Amino acid sequence: MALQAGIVGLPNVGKSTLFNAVSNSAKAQASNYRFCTIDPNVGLVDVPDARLKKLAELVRPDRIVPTQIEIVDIAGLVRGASKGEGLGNKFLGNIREVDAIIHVIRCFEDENILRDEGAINPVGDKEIIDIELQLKDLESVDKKLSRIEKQARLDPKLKVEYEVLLRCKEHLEKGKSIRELSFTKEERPAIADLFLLTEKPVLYVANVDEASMHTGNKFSAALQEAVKNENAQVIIMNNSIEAQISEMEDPGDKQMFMEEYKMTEPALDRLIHSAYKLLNLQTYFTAGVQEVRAWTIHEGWKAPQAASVIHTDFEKGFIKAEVIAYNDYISYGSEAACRDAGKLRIEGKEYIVKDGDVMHFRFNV
Ligand SMILES: Nc1nc2c(ncn2[C@@H]2O[C@H](COP(=O)(O)OP(=O)(O)O)[C@@H](O)[C@H]2O)c(=O)[nH]1
Ligand SMILES: [Mg+2]
Repeated sequence: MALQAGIVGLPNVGKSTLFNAVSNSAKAQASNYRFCTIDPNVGLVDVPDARLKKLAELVRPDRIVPTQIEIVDIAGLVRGASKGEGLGNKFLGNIREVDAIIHVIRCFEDENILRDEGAINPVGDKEIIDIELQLKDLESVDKKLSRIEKQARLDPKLKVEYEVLLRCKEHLEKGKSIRELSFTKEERPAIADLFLLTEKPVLYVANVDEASMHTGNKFSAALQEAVKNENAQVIIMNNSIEAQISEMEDPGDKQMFMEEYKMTEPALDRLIHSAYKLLNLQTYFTAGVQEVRAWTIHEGWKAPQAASVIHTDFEKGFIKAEVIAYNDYISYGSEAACRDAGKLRIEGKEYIVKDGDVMHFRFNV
């Protein structure tokens, strides 16, 4: 199953515009991606990957199949969401289910577009959302703390859990997010069952006006300054322009429109790519004449587990894998040339798959 990135933010910041841009871009004929709607607010979208294109140029397959992620348009959160304001509990529940957060922040002025929070204030907006997520997490942590408190005095194993939870509580009460904390392997189970909202990786979209889409503006600069210690990416884009590009079916029109705005590629490509990276995912490829395809795995997966993404039988009957590093494939130009040059490795069950590996699995069923 594809991993999910959820689009989060205050109302009227451009979340749905962004979601529509992604979905239209894929629906239009000139699209770079496939997209399918799973639900009005959930779409499955291709992840652009330049390596896949390069492999396909060499192999010339019938089909090119990128890997995909799910994008979810989550309704706007408002101040007080953690206390149930504006269907807050429902929307916060939607966030709990996603694997990563795309936080859209309004960095454009437009008096026709309603805003409850006064003058444009990206840092303030971000804090409103952060606080709601932190309060919700605090509720989860408190609940578990009171549940295990008594036993923790007797059971040393629970004592570790208790202390981890206490650390989380203090951190949240300072208005900070769990993703800033680090946990050891032994500590992690203490919170794993809580699916904390502020633990999820985040990237920010600064939705700026047209004039600032290449340079950013004072609002996006303030946002960048505010998050500089978070180690999180800020993507500057104009969601309306992206939505317009995405609606164009004719590749020529699209090209002309983008040239007019001095764009070399839609910012969406960058966004989807970044969301994929945020999910901590890796890609390996299969390259055959029928299809050249990208497959998603997690860092550290061994060859049989990676094979299971194609088919569970591949894992059960795994014998070995033939592996060519992506760069070797590109420099030698074909599987045969790699084999002749000794660049095709035979790897066994313990092999840890690397990002970009071109794999061929041998298995029996
Ligand atoms: N001026 C301007 N308007 C935008 C931009 N992005 C979205 N909007 C408009 O803002 C309104 C709210 O956008 P929407 O995507 O529905 O916001 P959501 O509530 O966050 O989902 C719509 O009228 C959009 O057309 C932008 O970059 N610039
Ligand atoms: Mg919306």
